[in-house]
This record gives sequence, structure tokens and C-alpha cells, in this order.
Amino acid sequence: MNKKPQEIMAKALEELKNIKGSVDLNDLKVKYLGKKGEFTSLLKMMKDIPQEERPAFGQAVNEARKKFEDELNDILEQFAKKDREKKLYEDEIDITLPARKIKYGHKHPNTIALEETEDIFIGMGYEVMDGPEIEYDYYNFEALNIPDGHPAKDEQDTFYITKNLLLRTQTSGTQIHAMEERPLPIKMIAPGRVFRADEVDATHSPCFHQIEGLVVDKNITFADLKGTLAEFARRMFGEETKVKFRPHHFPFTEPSAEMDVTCFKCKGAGCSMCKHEGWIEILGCGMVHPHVLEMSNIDPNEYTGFAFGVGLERIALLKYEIDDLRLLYENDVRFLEQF
Ligand code: 2U9
Repeated sequence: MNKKPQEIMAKALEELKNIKGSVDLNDLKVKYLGKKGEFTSLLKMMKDIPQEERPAFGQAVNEARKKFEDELNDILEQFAKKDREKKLYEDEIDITLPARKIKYGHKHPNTIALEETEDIFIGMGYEVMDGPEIEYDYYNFEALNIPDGHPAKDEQDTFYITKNLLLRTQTSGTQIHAMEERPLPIKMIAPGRVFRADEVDATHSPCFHQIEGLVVDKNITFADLKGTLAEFARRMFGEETKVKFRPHHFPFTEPSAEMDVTCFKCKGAGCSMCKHEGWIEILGCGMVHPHVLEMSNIDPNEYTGFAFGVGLERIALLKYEIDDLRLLYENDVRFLEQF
């Protein structure tokens, strides 16, 4: 009876030699070591063996079982090693292949135009200031000399949140906050998003960007305005750029004007960009209305100021010869990577 474990072990080891892969190996494991496996069945025979032979029999089964199990685990490890080597080989990287070109991000034309504008004004001693996009009616309209009923305060154009709160239609509220809170003199630009209830087309969007500027000090004149904005135009559109001011009307400035620059494409000769006029309208400007200063507790007899406003998208479209505003908002990388 004691010979039985040795016989089973010999048979099991013989079968182990002929194993081809890890699947066969697992089958063999079940066959000999599983719940109904041959070694397990031997142990179940224990009850039929005389009492005095049981310890020796048990030891023989366990030794045979262990030898088989050790051998099987060795082979299992060899298969696993081969699998790992095969995978390493398959995953091998060919370092002779050319490197993939890394795609870099590109600055949005609006960002380029904004950074250029900010650099120009910072260079002239201006501060860049931020203000709230949700604004009180007072800061967006009334403090700018646009009372209820004024045609410039067209409710059709404004996104109202409550009777008193709205999405700002211009960044001018930021300057009113500065005039209320800051010591004079003030020399600032206020760039930011503004909102108007416009349908989207090639030249309109319900959300666009403005850069407004404000200077308030003693003895500020229209000559300061002209000199500053002419310098901005030269730095932004080229040294030979000439400017002209056409009279205009805004409720918050008096006198008011619009500034044109000589077409930077045809240098004033006339082309499709300037609609063959040689001039391109760039911004609106004027001397701050005395009533606007007064409402922010600044004495217009002591202080004067000038202000201007420019559409950031307008600058980007002109500078980069983009013919549709919608391209600026779609963020198609094929468009953006041209800048
Ligand atoms: C204060 C006083 C005056 C800001 C100004 C303009 C003229 C102007 C337009 C340009 C294109 C708006 O984006 S646009 O449609 N803006 O023409 N803006 S003067 O005047 C101010 C601002 C603040 C306290």
C-alpha cells in the first residue's frame, strides 16, 4: 500500500515532462492536486489503512505530493518567464524611428492683440485694471451720463439679470469704480468681455471684448488724447501710420471723436481692406464729460480727463486680415495655428 504514493508521483512527474504549455500544466495540477485529484484521493483512502500504517502512509503521500508540486511550480515559473520575455520583445521600442513632431499650442489672435495693446499702454505708464462683468445699472449707464430713457440705453441691446443688475455692455464701469475708489491722477486701461443682445454674424457677437482707457489729471487736454492715441496707432500698426480724428457723439465724452488710421495694408492708396478709402476706423474717444467727473465726486474745474474705447476683435480682424468674426470664437486649431 505504501508504494502507491511513489507510483502516482512517478506517473505525475513523467506527465510533467511532456507538458507543452501553461494550459496543459494547469490541467495536470487539477488532475493530481485538485479536490478530486489523485493525491487527494490517496489521502481519502487513509480510513481503509490499518491504524499503525497510517502515519507512514500520510507522510509518503505528502512527500510525493510536495515533490510533484515543487516540480510543477518550477515549470510554471519557466513558462511565466518566457511569457514575460515574449511580451518585452513585442513591446520593444524602435529607437531608430524618427521622433513624432510635438504640436505646440498657439496664442489666440485676441490674446496677441490684447497683449500688444497692454504692452504699449503699460510702456506709457498706464495700469491695467479689471472690473465685474455683472454690473449695476448705475455703473454701466447712469454714471456715464446715460440716464433712463436715453436712446443709448436701449433695453433691446442689454442682457438684464434683474431690474438693477445686468451683463455689462461696456467696460466703462471699471473706470467709474476707479474714479470712486482711487486717488487721482488715474491712468488706466480696462480690458474685458462685454455683452450685447446681438445676433451672431460676420461682424457681430453677443459677447466680445473691449479695451477702454481713461486718464484723469490736472491740465489734461485734447492734445494729450491725440498724442497718446497717435503713438498707440504707430506702435500697433506701424511707424508710418497716420491718424485723423472725426467729430462724433458719445454721452460720456465731450467733445467726442472717432479715430481713423491710414490703411496699413495699402498705406493709404486704397484697397479692399479699407474699402478703397485709404483710412480705417479704429476707435472712439473724447474728453470725459464734466458731468461724468462730477457724478464720481471729481471737480471738473480742477481735473479733466480723456477716454477711449476700442473693440479688441476689430483690431485682431484688421491686423490678421480675418474676414469673419465667428472664426475667432470657433477655436478650430487649423485656424489658430496660423498665428
Ligand atoms: C469713463 C468715461 C468715458 C469710453 C469710450 C468709446 C469712446 C468708444 C466703442 C469702441 C468700439 C465701443 O467696442 S466698441 O463698440 N467705444 O467709442 N468708449 S469713449 O469712454 C469713457 C469710459 C469711462 C469714466
